[in-house]
Order: sequence, then structure tokens, then C-alpha cells
Amino acid sequence: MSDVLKPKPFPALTPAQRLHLEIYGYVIIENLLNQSEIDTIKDTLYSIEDDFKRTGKLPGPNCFNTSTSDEFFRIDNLPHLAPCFFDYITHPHIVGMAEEIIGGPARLQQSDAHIRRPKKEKPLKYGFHRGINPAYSHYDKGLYHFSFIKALTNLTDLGPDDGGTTVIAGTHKVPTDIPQETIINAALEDPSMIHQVEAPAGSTLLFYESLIHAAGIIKSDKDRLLILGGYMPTMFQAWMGYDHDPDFVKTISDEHRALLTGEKKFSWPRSPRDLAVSAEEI
Ligand SMILES: O=C(O)CCC(=O)C(=O)O
Repeated sequence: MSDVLKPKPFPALTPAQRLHLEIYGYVIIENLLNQSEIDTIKDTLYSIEDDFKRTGKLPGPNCFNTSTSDEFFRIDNLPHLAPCFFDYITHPHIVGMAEEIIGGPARLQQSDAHIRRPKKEKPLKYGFHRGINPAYSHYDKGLYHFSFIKALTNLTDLGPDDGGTTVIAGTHKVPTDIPQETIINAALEDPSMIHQVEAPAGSTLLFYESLIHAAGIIKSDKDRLLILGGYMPTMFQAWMGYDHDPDFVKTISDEHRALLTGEKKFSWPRSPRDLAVSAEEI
């Protein structure tokens, strides 16, 4: 486990990546994790699932399962459960990107890791949803900043049949005045608006949580594993059930603790980037 937060790049996104996110509501950063990081997270996740199936026990305090079915195993609230989870959630590149989009210091709001397997039952439908109203946004230096950003990294290679995360491009700015079902039905009429992640293992999908998105539909016979962190400005609460583990945060650096607890709250210096500025070398 890495003890101190290494310098976060600023800006963390290239101008092209930042513009892609602005327009489509998401951007894919290929190969953010290396093979050894990917393998360690995958092994940890499979072993948590194996232990749960054998003993019915969770891997530690202050965590929970959103699903334990054969087709979808998900463990929630990760930082204290394994060093590889902590290293992902605090990864300087990921936190740097999150802060660039939020527009100031971030706190961890949510964290979870998933194993998805092909569904036996057909027909299959997308479970499109969004987690937060697009209204929680502001503009700074002409760029759209948002209060809830997710970094979702696929831990398996994703081809067209492997069920990568699927989004309705550009819906991050479509207000809730239009019912979600209406937006989804309109998009389904023209599949060019529905974008699905295809990327090598270790690639990170960065997206505004107001973007309408879904797990993709697995048509191959492969498992799909992922890990994700959700980040918000420090003055926001953690999502229900994702509060930090009080014993664990006593063991980490001040900077890491601040990221997990949001303890700086309203002490929130703004840091807008300029679109023309190149990304800092990582
Ligand atoms: O499984 C996925 O790719 C999407 C995960 C998801 O829906 C979410 O993070 O809200």
C-alpha cells in the first residue's frame, strides 16, 4: 500500500480528453493500470467472492454487497479491505482527473468492485440509469465542472461482445425536466448515440455521474471485472454505506485521510484548468 499521496498531475487530462468529456460526458484513458496492478485487483476480487460463497462472510468491517448472485457479485466500500483497493482509490492520476472535473479538492464518495458474468436469461435489456441530477454543475474558464465524477476501470479486455459500460453520449447535460425513460427511448431509436466501452484491461472510463449509463450486455462467455471510485467536492457527504472505516483512517497519511473523510469540508480552493494547457507529465 502506498503511504503518501504522490503528486497529482494538473491538468491530468490532455486538451483532447477534456474536450471529449465535455461533449460526450465520458472519456476513456487507455492502460491507466499496469498488468501487475490489474492482476492483483482481479485476484483479490475473486478471492473475496470465493470466501463469501464458502463462508457467507464479508472481507472486513464497514463494507457490504450490492449483489451476490452468480451473474453479478459486487463488494462495496473498498479502501480498507485490501492495499490494492486503497492504491486504486488514491491513484494520483485518478484523483488528479477527478479534482480537475470537480474543480477543487475531492473526497471519496463511493467505491466498489464488480464481477459480471454472461446472463443466462434472454432477452437482455440495458439497465440505463444516472446517479445524480445534472443541475449540480458549474462552469469555470468555460468548462463544465460537475460534483460527482466516477473513474471506472475495466480489469478484463473489452471487445464488442464483452459487455463494456454503455452510455447515452451527451446526456450528462440533459435536465431532469425530461423524464429519464423519454431520453432513453429516444436514444434507443438511434443507436449511434449509444456508446459502449471497448478497451484493453486497465483502461479507465471517466464519466459524469449525470450521464445516463448501464452495464453492457455480455454476449461472449467471458467474465467482466471492474473497479470504480466516485468522487465529490469535500463538502458533500459520502453516499449511504460508503463512510470511511474509523480505525483504518487512523493508520494512513493526513492527505489520504482527507481524501477518504472529506474533513476539509468548505475549505475548498478552486482550481480551474485552461483547455489550451497540456496535461502534466505523469
Ligand atoms: O457495470 C458497469 O459497467 C456500470 C456500472 C454502473 O452502472 C455504475 O457505476 O453505476
